[in-house]
Amino acid sequence: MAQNLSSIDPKIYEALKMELKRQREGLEMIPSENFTSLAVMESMGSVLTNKYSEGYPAHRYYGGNQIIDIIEQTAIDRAKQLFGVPHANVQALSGSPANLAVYLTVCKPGDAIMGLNLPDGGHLTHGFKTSITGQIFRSVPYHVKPDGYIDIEEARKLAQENKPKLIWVGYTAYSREVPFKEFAEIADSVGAYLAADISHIAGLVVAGAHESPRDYAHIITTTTHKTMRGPRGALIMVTDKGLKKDPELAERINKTVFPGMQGGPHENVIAGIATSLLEASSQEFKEYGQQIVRNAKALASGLMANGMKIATDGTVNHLMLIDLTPMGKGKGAFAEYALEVAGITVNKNTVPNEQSSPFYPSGVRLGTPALTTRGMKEQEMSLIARIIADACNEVKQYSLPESKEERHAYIARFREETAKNQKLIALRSEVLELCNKFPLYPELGQ
Ligand code: DSN
Repeated sequence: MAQNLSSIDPKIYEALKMELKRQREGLEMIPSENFTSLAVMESMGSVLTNKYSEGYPAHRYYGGNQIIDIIEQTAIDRAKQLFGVPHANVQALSGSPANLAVYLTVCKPGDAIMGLNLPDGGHLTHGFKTSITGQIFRSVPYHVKPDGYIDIEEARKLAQENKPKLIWVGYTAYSREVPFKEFAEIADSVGAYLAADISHIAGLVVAGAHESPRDYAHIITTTTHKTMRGPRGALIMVTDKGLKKDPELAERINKTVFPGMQGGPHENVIAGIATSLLEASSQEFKEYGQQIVRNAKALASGLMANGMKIATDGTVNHLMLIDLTPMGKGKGAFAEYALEVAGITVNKNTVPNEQSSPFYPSGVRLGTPALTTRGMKEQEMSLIARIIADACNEVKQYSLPESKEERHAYIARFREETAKNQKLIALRSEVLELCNKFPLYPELGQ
């Protein structure tokens, strides 16, 4: 067998090198992205990818799983220990299948379910209309108030009126504490299951930088690759409260995942999850989680000091939303591209009281998990805040034409002009200089 990717598949090899360069030379500020350790990548890029292991430890449908059982059981035990829960399934391929497994365990098609509306900071799989979860269940979304905070009174009223089977709590674009306690009261008052999707904040929960949903939710789901800094995968956990409500819940969730939804688990990824859970149990990781929040607070303050509006006027977690509405509605995509030219990756996002649409929203979402992994601290955040504000100001004169026919040509011209913008190109040099001070994966060489 030939050994090297470079000789077998130069095209993919070169693309990998280019992606490493892109990650090294830019500021990764999409709050759901991170840089996993080389140890995690070693687990993922291993012989484990060769093995079929349908079933669960000690109950497999294929031979030769003695070693795989050790690996999967280690991941399960570490997840249970770290999150303080009696059951963990580590096989869901990612966050969306994990959430679907929860629905298919506790709901029937047509049942009412509740989650935060996607444009208000929720997630597609919490019942949005374009997701299968908003189509096969009767989705009753709750919202944020004009001040950007969750409207708990509305949620309470909707739950009383609609008697949902399942309520989701946990968000993708919400910069305040997740109100687990309040939603537990709402769910309990109508006999609903409460599922906490902590994909965004799991690393903060582990670090003690955000409250845990363990005592409030029946089920906890999380992806493993965001603030947890592991490989792309997911955990589905059942709490003591969940087992009290339904002693069979853990077994039922396992059966939904396999054989209900999935076939062979990706044991190479599960090994990576195990390794990342070990890393996350260290004191160093606790410090990392706390620093993510300190950095986010410093960044939000810096942005506001540079004249930017931040939804809810700040953050207590890893992310924030820049609300560009004062410059005009629908500016998110323009800012996203200007920042990309300046070497900063963010994503356009809706904001509270959105005046435009999810495709042309009025804000950008950004966060600090990946920058914190690189070792950046408050001092760097204040520099980055100034660069972001300058970049956004460079494109404030652009606005989306009302006429849909004119948009394509307008955006093409905007991109052409922005790619050549000298101020943005100068900001990119500043970004590169900063990145070079915080080398990423130096062990991988050039
Ligand atoms: N794509 C994730 C995020 O960026 O928040 C949610 O699935």
